[in-house]
Amino acid sequence: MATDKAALTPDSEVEDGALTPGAEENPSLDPVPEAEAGPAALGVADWPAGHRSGFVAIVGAPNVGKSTIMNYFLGQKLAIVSPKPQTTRQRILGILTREDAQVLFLDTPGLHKPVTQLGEYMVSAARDSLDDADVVLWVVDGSREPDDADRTVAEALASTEAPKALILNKRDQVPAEAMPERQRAYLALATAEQVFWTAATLGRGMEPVLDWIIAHLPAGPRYYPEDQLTDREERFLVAELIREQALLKLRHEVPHAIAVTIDEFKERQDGPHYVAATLYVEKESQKPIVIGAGGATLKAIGTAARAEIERLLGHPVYLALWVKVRHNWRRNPAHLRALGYRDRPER
Ligand SMILES: Nc1nc2c(ncn2[C@@H]2O[C@H](COP(=O)(O)OP(=O)(O)O)[C@@H](O)[C@H]2O)c(=O)[nH]1
Ligand SMILES: [Mg+2]
Repeated sequence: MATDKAALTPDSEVEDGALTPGAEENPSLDPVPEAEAGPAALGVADWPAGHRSGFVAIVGAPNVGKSTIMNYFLGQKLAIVSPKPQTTRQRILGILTREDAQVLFLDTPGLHKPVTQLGEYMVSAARDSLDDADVVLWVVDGSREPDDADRTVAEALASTEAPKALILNKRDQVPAEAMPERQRAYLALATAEQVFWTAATLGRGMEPVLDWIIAHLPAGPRYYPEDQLTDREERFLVAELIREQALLKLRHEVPHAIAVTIDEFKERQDGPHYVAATLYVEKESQKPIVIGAGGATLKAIGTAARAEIERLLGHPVYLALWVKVRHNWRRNPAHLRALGYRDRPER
């Protein structure tokens, strides 16, 4: 299989064979040791008086602003965001730790009618999050009428007993006089204890949502250390940042055909971290599209992704990207697993 490479820091040297299997893992990414992770090990400091905690499932149709909302509350881009539907493929846990509460946000892929194995995986990840939720944020795009995707979501919501808030997002794109009728149209699909209008990209209307969430969380301890932002490995976040740039720079079907794996992740204190990643496409014909004339497209994806990765890691990065074909991977369970889409999302 042919491989194309775009090295983005031309003058950087990469040593070969220096990577021992154990060294491959990023030491700072180790999960919390068993003894510290379980509630049994929780001390008084982990459960201050009046402290609340629990899972908040963020569910809704594709492209309504679910990831933008979670990122806003976390104050950091944890979940990638793009104007394309189905940007989020896996459940992502985002941890917000405050004095009085620890909020465990579950950003989910949009609920939709799946047509591929990947689609089925995504929908089941969203449904599992609903089962686990203490509180549900049902997010809709308030700038448009409800559609079939919203009706699919509403059906799924019927099975959960957790308190629900309807979040009508993209308020910046709705004329004020259209708001009451729009709100009624969504509430005709499913019930909600509370309704909020937000503009997540502008941070408008967000604080009351957070207050409502915390008021509806059960009493509970701080499950995660206060400086932990997610349960995902840095490698996963890096792969997502690369996929995000592919989504932004490619058009039509191609963005949805892309999966990204991190093949090497080598931290270096005396120089840039070395990251090697592969972009998988589904068909031979998609490869030249991702690479672009003279490698221009791949280079643009890499340059933008490298800037995002450097911001995440707080360290210079040398990013090498390859493009490979894995025929019809979205319809093949074995390929899906190999590309990190496991049968059930980890919890
Ligand atoms: N105008 C406007 N756009 C928004 C708002 N919130 C999100 N978006 C945009 O909607 C698109 C989808 O957002 P994303 O968070 O990826 O949606 P998700 O698929 O539901 O996670 C992106 O282009 C966002 O920038 C908002 O409040 N107003
Ligand atoms: Mg999303």
